[in-house]
Amino acid sequence: MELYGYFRSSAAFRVRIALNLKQLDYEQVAINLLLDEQSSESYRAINPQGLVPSIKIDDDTFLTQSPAILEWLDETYPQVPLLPANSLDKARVRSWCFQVACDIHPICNLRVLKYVAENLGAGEPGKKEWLHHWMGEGFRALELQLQAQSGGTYCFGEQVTLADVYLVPQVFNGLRFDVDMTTYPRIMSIYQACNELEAFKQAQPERNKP
Ligand SMILES: N[C@@H](CCC(=O)N[C@@H](CS)C(=O)NCC(=O)O)C(=O)O
Repeated sequence: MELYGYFRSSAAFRVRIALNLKQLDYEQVAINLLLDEQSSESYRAINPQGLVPSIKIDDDTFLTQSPAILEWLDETYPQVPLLPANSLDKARVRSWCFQVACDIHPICNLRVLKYVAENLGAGEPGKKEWLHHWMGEGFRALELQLQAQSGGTYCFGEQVTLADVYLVPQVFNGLRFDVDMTTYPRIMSIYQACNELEAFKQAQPERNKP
């Protein structure tokens, strides 16, 4: 498999974690977001949205959208399952994942931040305020859900699930943009526990610079 991504892309980071957890071999193709390579004609032929990641799974098949890629990986390589077996538990894990993937990440990604800063005239300070506001809203809700549960090493007990796969890159982003994460103690304890696992360590942006 070939993963087209960028080392700091949190959506690509999710896929790297899942590939590592499942111990799958893959190569990486760097699409430099700072050089706008995601908008090139050649990359848009793979992913018409001009977003990373995309994954090449055989000679003529590409998948896009990290949630779809993660679900495909989990169904195709079920030996290390990332979703619980029970459908209610599965829905709970997905609900968590979608809070990150649908409600936090998309309004804090590069193109949106650029639009807020440049097209809407908010500049760097406005961009930072936007990001802190929306990440804060998202993390607060996630922390409340964790606090209401009985605890556990990971988001849903003692098994790593897709919930952790979505959480860790989002926390990385928060830290990168100076969001005060000390107000989310359960989130941070899970973040630290995940980062002790080899699959998460190997997926970290610093280890995946081109
Ligand atoms: N929902 C998509 C989101 C992908 C996405 O937003 N990727 C970001 C990097 S994390 C990107 O390619 N940004 C480029 C840009 O904003 O121009 C997924 O999960 O794959």
